[in-house]
Amino acid sequence: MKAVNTMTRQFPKNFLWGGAIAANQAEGAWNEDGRGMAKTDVTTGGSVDSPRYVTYIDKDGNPGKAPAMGHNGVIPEGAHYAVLEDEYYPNHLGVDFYHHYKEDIALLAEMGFKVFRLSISWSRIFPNGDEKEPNQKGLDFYRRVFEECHKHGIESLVSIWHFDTPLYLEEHYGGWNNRKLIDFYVHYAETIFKEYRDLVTYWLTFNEINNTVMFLDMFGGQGDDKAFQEGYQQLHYQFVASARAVKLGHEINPNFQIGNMICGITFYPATCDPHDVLANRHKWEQGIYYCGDVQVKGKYPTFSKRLWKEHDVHLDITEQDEKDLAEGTVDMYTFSYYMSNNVTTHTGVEQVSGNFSTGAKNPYLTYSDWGWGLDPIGLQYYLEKMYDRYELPMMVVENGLGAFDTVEEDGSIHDQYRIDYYRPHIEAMAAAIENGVDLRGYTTWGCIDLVSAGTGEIRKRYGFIYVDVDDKGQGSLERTPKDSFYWYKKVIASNGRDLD
Ligand code: P53
Repeated sequence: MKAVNTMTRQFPKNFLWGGAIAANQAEGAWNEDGRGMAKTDVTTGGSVDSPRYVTYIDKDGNPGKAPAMGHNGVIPEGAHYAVLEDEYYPNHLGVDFYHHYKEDIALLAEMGFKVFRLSISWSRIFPNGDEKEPNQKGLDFYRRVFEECHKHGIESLVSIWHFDTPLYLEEHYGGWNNRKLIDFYVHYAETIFKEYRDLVTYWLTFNEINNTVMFLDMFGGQGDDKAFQEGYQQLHYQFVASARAVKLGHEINPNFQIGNMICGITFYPATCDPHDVLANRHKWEQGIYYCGDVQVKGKYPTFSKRLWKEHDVHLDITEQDEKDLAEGTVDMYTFSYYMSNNVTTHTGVEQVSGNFSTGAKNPYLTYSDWGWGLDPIGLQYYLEKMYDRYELPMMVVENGLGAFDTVEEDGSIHDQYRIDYYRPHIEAMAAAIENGVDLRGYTTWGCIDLVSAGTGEIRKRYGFIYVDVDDKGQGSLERTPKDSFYWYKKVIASNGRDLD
């Protein structure tokens, strides 16, 4: 059943159609022009059933690797992160956007993009993270990128942090466990706000900020109160950093639109057993509302006390922090959406087995090759639920299908499955708009193929644009539009009316 029929499907006149990438997954050029390292530079490739690893040299000089576990890879005491000779690190090359950005942006413009979401690599601007003066070459690169977008009439939507804290800060300060990170982040944000004041209007402070706690129970965090203590404390420092950046951004340019960014998974109770229904509500609180409430409402929600108590969490929160949170609320609520998950309190039910997807298998859904439950109605549900909660302008800043693509003899790529994925998701957005949601934009994930964050693969392809490179970095890096490229072009040209 269609969510809405074509005759009534309406997107606002200035709806921002586009796509999204992240620096560490696309740029490559990991050690060029003075860039410092991030954890992604010491993270190996993996797959749906073998994890990515963070590599290090231990205190006795021996090489080792630890599971990256959703970007939180912790290494043994006394070890230091290291690039090992016989390992391959897919983020070092990405899809070499650093050297292909002109060609790539021209292709996005050909599709009619109104907005391009990308992130700034913090360690390109501040290689260690604690410097006073920025790296000019880093600033120059993003200026060239934003100017190129402007030339094509494309707005830039910039993520300030996309899982890539400078490695030096991780190693020498303990990363986000340390309150000092707030000042380093705010200095970085202030630097780029001032630098790109007239080039960028739309900003996101922390990509998928809720991942830090939402995925904890999937990585053996259950029963490990220390992981929760650290996770919630790191989040608190990030909330304060985000709030202070929002406040500063508005002082630097009152026209800035600054959003939060939540990993938006729609959770359902697996059955109507009240235990499941209540567990589902609590999953929304812990995974989704906790971060959104702080960043939109400027204070911790009442259920925070329950969450902290459950894991014996005691937070370092100052009065000034509370003031900062209240004064730095976001202008828009943005989120990624890929899937829904079923929450169950029952044992013996069939479980899903994807990376980052959890819970009972939903018999009403089909699953991607990476085990993600494909559910466009879940997107409508999420939009309506969150708009009702916050009444803020919204953007879907990631949505897409990671899939295997086949290049035909003649070089074409027939990715009908990707078109079939997007169509009902766009219909779902239209339905939510019809029901009153103030949705301003849509940036599909990986408008150009890139390295998967979860698995480090390139063959988990997301793009409308194919990049000739494999999981070991072999290939010409040549760009080729897929069938979905021409389809999305039509979608944009018709402002979402023509989805055929
Ligand atoms: P990949 C987990 C669950 C949902 C979204 O993911 C997630 C993650 C973390 O991997 O991340 C976002 O590449 C993230 C992007 C990422 C994209 O979703 O694992 O913001 O960086 O690439 C898709 O298939």
